[in-house]
Amino acid sequence: MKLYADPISTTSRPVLLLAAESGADVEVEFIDLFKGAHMQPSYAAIIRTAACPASRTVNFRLNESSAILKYVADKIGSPTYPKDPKKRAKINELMDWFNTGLYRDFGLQFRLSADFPQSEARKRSGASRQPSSSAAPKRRRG
Ligand SMILES: N[C@@H](CCC(=O)N[C@@H](CS)C(=O)NCC(=O)O)C(=O)O
Repeated sequence: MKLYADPISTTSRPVLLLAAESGADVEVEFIDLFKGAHMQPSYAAIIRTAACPASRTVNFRLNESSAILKYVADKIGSPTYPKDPKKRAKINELMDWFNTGLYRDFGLQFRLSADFPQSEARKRSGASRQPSSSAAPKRRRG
């Protein structure tokens, strides 16, 4: 499988790590995001999202880091993605939270408000909570 990735990208890194750790048959092609390699027509022609990570085999293309991780892990029978439904469900739960809760809070609230404190986009996003109050579990007393 060919993997298009840039180690600077937080969504590429887990896929690169799984490939390196498991020894899966993955050929990595470096997509230099800072140089705009993902915006080149040659890349956009094969990867419709013009983002990375993305993967491709002869007859199968897959985007989304979470989907690629699960696919690779399933294909090689990685113990990091167990077959037991309950164990797998707990892993899916965490991965879903990363892709929704964490990235939403980190991207829309933490980064956006840090980089653009007066940003209208922040208001439009509906972000009103602090990341720590929404992301961290509430502690119980006693
Ligand atoms: N939800 C996607 C996000 C992919 C994504 O946005 N990757 C970023 C790097 S972290 C990217 O390629 N950005 C380029 C751009 O948006 O122009 C995933 O998990 O794979």
